[in-house]
Amino acid sequence: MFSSKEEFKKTFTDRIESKGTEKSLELAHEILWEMTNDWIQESWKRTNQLYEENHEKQLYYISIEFLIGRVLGQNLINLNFYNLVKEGLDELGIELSEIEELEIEPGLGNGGLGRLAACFMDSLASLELPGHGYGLRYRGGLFTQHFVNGNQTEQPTNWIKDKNNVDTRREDLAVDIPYYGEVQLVMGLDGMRTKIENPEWVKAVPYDIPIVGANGGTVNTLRLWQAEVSNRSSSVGKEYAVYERETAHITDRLYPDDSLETGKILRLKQQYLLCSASLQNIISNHKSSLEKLPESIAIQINDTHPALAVPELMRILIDDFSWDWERAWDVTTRTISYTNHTILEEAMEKWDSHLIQSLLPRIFLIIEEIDRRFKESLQNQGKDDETLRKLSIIEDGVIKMAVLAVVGSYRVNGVAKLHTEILKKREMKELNEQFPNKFHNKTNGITHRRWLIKANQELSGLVTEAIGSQWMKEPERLSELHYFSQNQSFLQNFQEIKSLKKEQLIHHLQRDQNIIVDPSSIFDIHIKRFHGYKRQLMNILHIQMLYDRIKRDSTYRPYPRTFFFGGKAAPSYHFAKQVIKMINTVATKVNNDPLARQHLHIVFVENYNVTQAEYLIPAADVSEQISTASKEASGTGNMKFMMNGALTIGTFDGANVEIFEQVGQENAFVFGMRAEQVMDYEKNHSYNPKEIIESDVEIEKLMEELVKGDWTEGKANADFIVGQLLHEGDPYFVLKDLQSYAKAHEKILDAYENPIKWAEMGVENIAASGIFSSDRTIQQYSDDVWHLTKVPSIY
Ligand code: CR1
Repeated sequence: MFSSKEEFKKTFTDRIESKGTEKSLELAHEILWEMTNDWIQESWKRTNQLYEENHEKQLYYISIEFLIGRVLGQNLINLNFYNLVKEGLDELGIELSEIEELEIEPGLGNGGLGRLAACFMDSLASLELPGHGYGLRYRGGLFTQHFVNGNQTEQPTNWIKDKNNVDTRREDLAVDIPYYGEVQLVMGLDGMRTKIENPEWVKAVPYDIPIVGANGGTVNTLRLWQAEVSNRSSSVGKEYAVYERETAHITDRLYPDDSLETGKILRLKQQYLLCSASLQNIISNHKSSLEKLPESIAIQINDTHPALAVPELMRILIDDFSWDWERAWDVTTRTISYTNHTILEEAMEKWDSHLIQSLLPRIFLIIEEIDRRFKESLQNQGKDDETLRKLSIIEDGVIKMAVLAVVGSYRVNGVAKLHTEILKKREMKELNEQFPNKFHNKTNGITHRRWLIKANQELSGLVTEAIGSQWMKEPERLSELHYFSQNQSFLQNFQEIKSLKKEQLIHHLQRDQNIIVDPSSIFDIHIKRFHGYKRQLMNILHIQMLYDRIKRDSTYRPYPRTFFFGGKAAPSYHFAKQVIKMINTVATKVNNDPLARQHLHIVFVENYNVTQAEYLIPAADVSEQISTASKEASGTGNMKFMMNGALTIGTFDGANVEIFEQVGQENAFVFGMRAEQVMDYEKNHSYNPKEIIESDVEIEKLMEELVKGDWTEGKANADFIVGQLLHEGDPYFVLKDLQSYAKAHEKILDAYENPIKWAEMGVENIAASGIFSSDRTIQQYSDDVWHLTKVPSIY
């Protein structure tokens, strides 16, 4: 872009002048955006040329979510221009961070699954691997959350601007997608073929986002589809205005509420648009050598949302290229692989057959045929009825997307060791027995370029001072920091940086929410989506216990702690919303109590998103990872905190298990039941929360207060929380683990008394975090599943 700061300043000011408009931060943003983009475009073109010339195998990662966060700062970091630009702008009296603040992050995801996809994009490009994303361009990303009287309210987030968008429209690559219609057999030159008569056509138009790898050499593509009216649909069977409205609706919002039938149809339309448009696009580039598809491309489906890729690829090969079934099935099942991200029953997708049959009639026939052939082969193997039922794709008029995804893939993975074991031994036991070598584990990772190099430039600088900069390329080298965990001056610097990041967070919160926080308190942070199993309720109940104790016991005056919460609840998830309301109510009570306030402070950060996370995580002392064991498939927030030197209080769940393994349990605060215990209780229905209440006076008192309504505002809220804990049998074992959680918190206070020891533990965490870089994860996927070859950029 420019070889020196002076050159940058000159180009920048020239461009500002040439605009001839009034100078403003917005203008500075626009110019910086354009300058960065000019540079990226060059690299992007070069990367694509290299891929074409070398005919390298390409990976396509299909995902309904990509939570990429703000783009400008990350691109400058990856281009190695960040510091130069920052200093240059400084000299011109402009703060780069203020320019960055102008960017609205596109919230094209809900949580971990979408953020993982974004981390993977960054790692693929940074490892110089040919890997691209396919997703949807929702006009409204995830809703913006505000609290009104402690309740969550939801407003649409509009991230698309008039100009300087992160993406570029590619009208030339638009494709049409058929919905509804009737399947007809027609005579073609080469025999009978299937055709859909009178479908409702929708045009899918791609928008491309460049994914800039480290050092800027490789720039891959994230392609997002937008639904528009198609000119093939001149005679739709409904009023044109209705068709227009329904079409625009398809990519209007991320995850529409699917508790209603219309919501379900919309969701299915989204999924098919994503799969069909992506596959049409992929196949159009590989038409000449379809036989070699499994050697020239790999398709990864991120959870079951894109599982229709299996029947869609079959449809294309059979209907558009006249292949016979066996040949098409062989190629499909050697091209597609699948990642499972959850075993929660409610998240395992199941579609009513009649919905798919009416919306996607041809796809339905193909799924039926896949199911029929699969069952036939199982019968030939002499499988019993129970096994047959479990392995069937269509059961009682319902299509089980996870089974379809497993049967149609060559490899299937879980996202942490424990999760993969649970999949193999319980949830997908029969499938694993049927396909013994299909299942494998790929523990999640996070890109250290966003979560350490960008979010914590100060810590990143300190690390480099100590061990050199090679760790940025090979994050496992962070282990060299181990030798600095005994180095007093290093520890002191680490503490100073932690304080600085706390100050930055405080400044941000003050500006955003007018909240004042004591920088010397322990920052204990619980940020993630709101869900029963993530147990934000356990955290707030524990705070109530602390409050009671402070009031009751005049000798109990613990070191000040600030408990941060952040996260959104699905608009239709009533329980999660009640927990949000309760936390806000408890916060008001505790924060306004003059005595308690000296020891406890609760801060609920509104509208938690990627940008907020970049402020919160580097400032954390304690990372709350307290899900009910067996429920959190992996977690990735846990890794981000660890990499920033926070200590984990956590259960043996998801990737926590591997975090403890890496850093040693002596450098974390481990508590609670093991997955085995939880699953046994569930199997035998043998957990009774009443027994806990009866045998523990402290918990008994807490429940009494809850029933009385001391901790809630309005009876409905209290009734709901008590109802869940008592009458619904405390499904997430909150009361069961509460005392063990409280004890772990006491250990945290003890440990914090020795600041040097605390810092030492923090540094051990950073040193052990390298393995959780998504560069490691991606390299493993590439070695074991995709078999990609590095394409070194010529830049
Ligand atoms: C899991 O709940 C995991 C991410 C990424 C989530 C979380 O534990 O870290 O995926 N699953 O693998 C999910 O969103 C729909 O399922």
